[in-house]
Amino acid sequence: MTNNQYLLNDKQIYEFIINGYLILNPKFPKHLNEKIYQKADALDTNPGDNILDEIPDLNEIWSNPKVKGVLQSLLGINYTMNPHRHCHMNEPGSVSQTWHQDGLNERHHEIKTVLGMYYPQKVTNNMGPTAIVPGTHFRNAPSDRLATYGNFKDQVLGTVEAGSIIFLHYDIWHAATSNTSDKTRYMFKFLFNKNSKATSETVSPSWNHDTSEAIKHFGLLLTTQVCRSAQSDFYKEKALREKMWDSMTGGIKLNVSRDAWAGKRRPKKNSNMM
Ligand SMILES: O=C(O)CCC(=O)C(=O)O
Ligand SMILES: [Fe+2]
Repeated sequence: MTNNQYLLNDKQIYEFIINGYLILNPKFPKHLNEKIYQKADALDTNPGDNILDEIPDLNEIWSNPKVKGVLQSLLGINYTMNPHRHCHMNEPGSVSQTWHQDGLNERHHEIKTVLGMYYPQKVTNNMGPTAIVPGTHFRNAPSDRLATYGNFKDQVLGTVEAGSIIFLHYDIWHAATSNTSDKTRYMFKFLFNKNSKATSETVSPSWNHDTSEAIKHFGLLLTTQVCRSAQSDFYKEKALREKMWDSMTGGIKLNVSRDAWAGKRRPKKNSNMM
């Protein structure tokens, strides 16, 4: 069972819907992060999907109540761990990856799969952090074009403390960056799936949902502009955010105005004017 105290709240769900990622530092014991780092460093080959056999301590990461709380909030109580997982070894002297989505560019507006990227060591700017473009889980780009793009305005570098996890929507644009330090950067990527039996009829909020809180912060979905996107993209994004919210709540309608202009104060009238 997941402890309710570790579930996300409505505002945090909105933030994930808007940005397509969130960073958590569950504060694992220092020796756990160090043990995992050392075991990864001692590997002769990359075991691919068999990484849990080589480093069973990773089970402690994904069974931590705070980690489960995030996954349950995003994917529902019956989420499952996917058999595909990978230890990403970013070696000193590496070059940046090209931008890509791990997802299949399926054009939907749900959270079907979440990536959990766990970093056992602190990752600084020069150690090849994962770069992310916020909000791009709603952008469909042909993969071959996406791979030719350079830097994006407002891209984010996942520079994190040891033991942090970045949770990402499966479709978000991201890439490993070059490691110009003298230390290997390890990142363990695990995939988590929503239970495929969950339908829009059976789904309901799997986080700490509270209607009055949800109403209070709903404006975030309508007004937050990530990466200074173009107006038409922003309109499209707003509509898709609402669809994502509907797919996660089973269509809970909040009694809020979707008119961003309603209630805007007019400039004060000059009473001396004729
Ligand atoms: O190593 C990283 O930071 C990201 C790796 C990645 O996204 C991938 O190989 O799919
Ligand atoms: Fe990737």
